[in-house]
Amino acid sequence: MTDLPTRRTRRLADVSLARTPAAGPATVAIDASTPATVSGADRGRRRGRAAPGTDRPRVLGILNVTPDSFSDGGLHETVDAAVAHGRALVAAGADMVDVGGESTRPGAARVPVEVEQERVLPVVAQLAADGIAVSIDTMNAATAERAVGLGAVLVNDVSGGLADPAMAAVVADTGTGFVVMHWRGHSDRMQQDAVYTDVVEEVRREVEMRVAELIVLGVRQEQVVIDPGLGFAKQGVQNWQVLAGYERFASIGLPVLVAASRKRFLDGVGSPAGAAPAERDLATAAISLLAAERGAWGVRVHDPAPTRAVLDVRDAWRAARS
Ligand code: PMM
Repeated sequence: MTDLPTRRTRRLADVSLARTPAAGPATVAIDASTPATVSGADRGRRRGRAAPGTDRPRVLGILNVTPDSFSDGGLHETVDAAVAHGRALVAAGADMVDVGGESTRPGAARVPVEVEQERVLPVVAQLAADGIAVSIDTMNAATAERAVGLGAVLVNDVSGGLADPAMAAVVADTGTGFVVMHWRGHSDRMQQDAVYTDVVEEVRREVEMRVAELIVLGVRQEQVVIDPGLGFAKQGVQNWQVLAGYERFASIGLPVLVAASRKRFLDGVGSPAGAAPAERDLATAAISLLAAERGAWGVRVHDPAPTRAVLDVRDAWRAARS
């Protein structure tokens, strides 16, 4: 890894994000020539089912190797159990497996980086060796760098590089895809930060600014996928407002990842209030469909099967159009 000062960087004032009004953002800002960039995600489809239509969102299956994630915490704590679940996610329709070793549920404390790496790196190595496209869900640059070295094709950082100043350099140097999520602070205090006048506009502006900063630090626009950060510094209805404002967020002009799966704001919508998070998979799949209709680049889900089913229905509907 080279040091930041030697990197070719740009001034913030020079950065203007490309708008892609005609073709839509999901198909344009993806670099098809470099395997380690966002397009690397497509490699996972070799092990998935029939190649989806070109405008079909990628399905990222969630694999949390943690004791305390809100939905699947404690379920995949050994390497063998985690790898088995990663393979099961692909069998159920995931195009990529998003491996994380630190819970970001509201109130969660940070995990030492060594612990995170012990949890995730053997799993990343094994899944990548299987030919599965792997995303690494981390806020730590060192973890991202090692995971990419082991074959991960996407770095999914809920802080968009804000938690670790070294993250931008790792992403710039490796050339890997980078999910930049809207983030206002760590989980132990993020719900206090859920104060907005216009949540859609503020999320859009803050993400656009963050991407511009990353480009100044050497990250290429083609590497970036943006994510509005549902449940992060957002309370209940604010998440619905963000989803309802999808087009305004997407107008940044970059591919969009929608990650609503099983989150608390879905409680009581499509399942009884107070039911277990796993009961929210139908509502999650409905959001996957609505996101697909709006051109989302990807959806991140705990159970790919219902999402795969609704996307298959969408494909069949669209294939019959004359
Ligand atoms: N949410 C969680 C973890 N990682 N990554 C992205 N890009 N977007 C999210 O909204 C997001 C994330 C929350 O925990 P989970 O892994 O249990 O869903």
